[in-house]
Amino acid sequence: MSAVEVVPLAPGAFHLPGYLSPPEQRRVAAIVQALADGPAGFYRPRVRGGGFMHCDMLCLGRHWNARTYTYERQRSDHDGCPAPPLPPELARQAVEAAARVGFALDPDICLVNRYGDDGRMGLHQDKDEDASTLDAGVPVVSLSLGDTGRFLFGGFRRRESTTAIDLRSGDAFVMGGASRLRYHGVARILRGSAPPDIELPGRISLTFRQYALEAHEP
Ligand SMILES: O=C(O)CCC(=O)C(=O)O
Repeated sequence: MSAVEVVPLAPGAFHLPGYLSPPEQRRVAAIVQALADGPAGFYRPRVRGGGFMHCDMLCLGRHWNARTYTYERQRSDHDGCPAPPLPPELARQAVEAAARVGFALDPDICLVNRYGDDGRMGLHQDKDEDASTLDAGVPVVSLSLGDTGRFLFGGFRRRESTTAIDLRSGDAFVMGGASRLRYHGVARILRGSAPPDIELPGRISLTFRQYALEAHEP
């Protein structure tokens, strides 16, 4: 394995700057572009209060319903299309990033977020997976592509203070163990900061999750 920079932020939380090499970033970007051009591409989710999220989404493996905060096989809050399968090549990147910091992950979900210049995501916890995964601290792994996102890493209550971390194209972020349920969000996108050879507009994040420890239907 090649050397990878690992920045520990809290027990179970790690920033891996430059985790994906430029060719790997281009390969992941090409896979995302092909999915975006497929029958179930990006869309702008509407949340349960009726407003729209500030990013587009494309869920792989299982669909995350923004109205019910549950996972399902079909995009019932959008167009009814089945969630496209999670490509093994993407899953492998997440498995390897998790392993770098000592976690086992068998991802069956990836939420791909696409942020434009005014994109953001409010502070939230990732807690819609099965209790078996949450209790075991199975990590969420994110990969970033394109423009830099100012990521907010918080505590266990929304009002706790946050640390801002710039996630650049190619960075990985792992949040598991004692940090699995920390609040986090995206404050802003640093427009025009993407490497020139990433052809996707804005910022893309891919967050990989494992729904349950055992095989499980939603
Ligand atoms: O875009 C990011 O880096 C964070 C995404 C996120 O928090 C989520 O999908 O739950």
